[in-house]
Amino acid sequence: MLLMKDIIREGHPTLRRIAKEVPLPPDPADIETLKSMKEFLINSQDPVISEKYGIRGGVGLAAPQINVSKRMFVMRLNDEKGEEHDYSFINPKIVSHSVEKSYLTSGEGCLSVDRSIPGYVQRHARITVKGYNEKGEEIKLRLRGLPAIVFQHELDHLNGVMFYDHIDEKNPFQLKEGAIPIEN
Ligand code: SB7
Ligand code: NI
Repeated sequence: MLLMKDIIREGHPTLRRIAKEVPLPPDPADIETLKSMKEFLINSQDPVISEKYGIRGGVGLAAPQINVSKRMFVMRLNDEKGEEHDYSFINPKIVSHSVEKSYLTSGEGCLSVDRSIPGYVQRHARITVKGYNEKGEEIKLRLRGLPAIVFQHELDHLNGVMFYDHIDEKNPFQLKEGAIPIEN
């Protein structure tokens, strides 16, 4: 079972590395890694289990955060319509995106960052993504709203990018024209 002690924190070099493509079909060890990452998210979202093990709530987790430098992540959240977005991604990529940006009004946080960093993280409002699931099947999805934000936060982890890299130091709350606010 993955715990907070297994999550590496800012300053660890793996968080700044470009993660490696995963050979397909995924081997049993990679499938097992994804399963334990998904289990971690489920536990982090369970009030009783998260309290018992001191796990911070999370809607996504990327393999580099458990010091596995491979292009895989999991996400698990409900959108504003209550629709579930429960995915495991291998070798994910954005194939197209809107010009329009969106941002979380509350800013972003990260399980690998133990401080709160004020400022807006502006990301593509809508994305079309491709990748492979844990069975090695191709997946293609269109995402918007919170799921699109989470996907981009996780994809960044595979490229050594942290959410605060996107925050303008001088003007952390400066918005691009037409950026769509997302409440969460
Ligand atoms: C806010 C939080 C997350 C994504 C986008 C906005 C996920 C936080 C958990 N993680 O650190 C996953 O990388
Ligand atoms: Ni993160």
